[in-house]
Amino acid sequence: MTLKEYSQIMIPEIEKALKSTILKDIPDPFPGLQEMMNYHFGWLENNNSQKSQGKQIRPIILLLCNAVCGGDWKKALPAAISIELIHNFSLIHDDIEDKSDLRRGRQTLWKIYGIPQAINTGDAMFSLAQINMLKVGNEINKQIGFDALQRLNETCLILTGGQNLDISFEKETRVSLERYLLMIGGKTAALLSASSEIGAITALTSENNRNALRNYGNALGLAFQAWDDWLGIWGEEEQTGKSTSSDLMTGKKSLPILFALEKDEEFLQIYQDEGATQENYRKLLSMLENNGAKKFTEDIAKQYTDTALKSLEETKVSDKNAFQSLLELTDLLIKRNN
Ligand code: GRG
Repeated sequence: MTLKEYSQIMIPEIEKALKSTILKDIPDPFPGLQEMMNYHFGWLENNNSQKSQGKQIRPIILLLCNAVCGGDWKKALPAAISIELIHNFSLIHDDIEDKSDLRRGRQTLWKIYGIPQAINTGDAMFSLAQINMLKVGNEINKQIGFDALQRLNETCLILTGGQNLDISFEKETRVSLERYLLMIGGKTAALLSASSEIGAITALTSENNRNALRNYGNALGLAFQAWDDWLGIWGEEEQTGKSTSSDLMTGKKSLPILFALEKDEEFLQIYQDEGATQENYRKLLSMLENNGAKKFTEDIAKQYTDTALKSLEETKVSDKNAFQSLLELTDLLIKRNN
């Protein structure tokens, strides 16, 4: 089976299980709560697209890692749903904390229903995630259910740590690379690492495979975020020719910017005194290219991509098709353009 074929089977199963947990696992019928969850995933609209429910890379990675290690991926489905619910919970809360109006090209949940209802919907999703991870105990065995649940909650704590750093960075002018990596390690890499490791845990595989896949997910997350930072400046520019939503204009402390603030006095001066404006945008952009910030970001992304691929090579593979598909997905994620 190819990645396309796996996706064609897995994505409808993920969607079905997500819809079912929202409909059936909330003990009493609370249609308002269910409506808000369905809004978030884009299921209230008739012409809903894959984009509105997200790429679902975490559950797919979990299920593929499970298959790579010889698991029966259908039994790992509740774990995959649990991870996807935690991801969406974190997006809902992040959008409130960042005051973001748009998510996946649509109005954010809080913009439609208000902040109190959005916080509450996120909280309900968090609980559904816990309930779904516990179902792993019934599908596989109780100990595996507890192991996966423990890994999930440790990851949630790391996510909040990453978010804590990210929020703190808004008030800081200079952020060291070390603290930045700790932040993206928490915000982005931790959940991808948990996804791949829980894929291994639910396949009852060896300690070696569990470690290799945990490291794979972590490095993949760091590479994914480094490319995201690259796209936040040059992707926007190349794809739309517009500068207004570039990370350079919004003041986000992404990898190229923190590098330039640290290494280029002139960039620091302009950025601090004037901020990025329509007038000086071109100048700051070319400074990021000349002072090595663009190349530095590309090098970091490549370095973590190599680490991710090396960790994958350390896995003892039970299903070669699943492994090839995981490689294909890895390649897509670190060369992504959305
Ligand atoms: C889990 C208890 C707990 C708290 C969460 C709010 C918070 C604390 C953390 C923020 C985490 C966050 C929003 C990280 C961003 C991660 C990221 C790369 C999001 C984009 O992922 P994609 O591209 O999104 O997979 P789609 O839309 O495809 O699902």
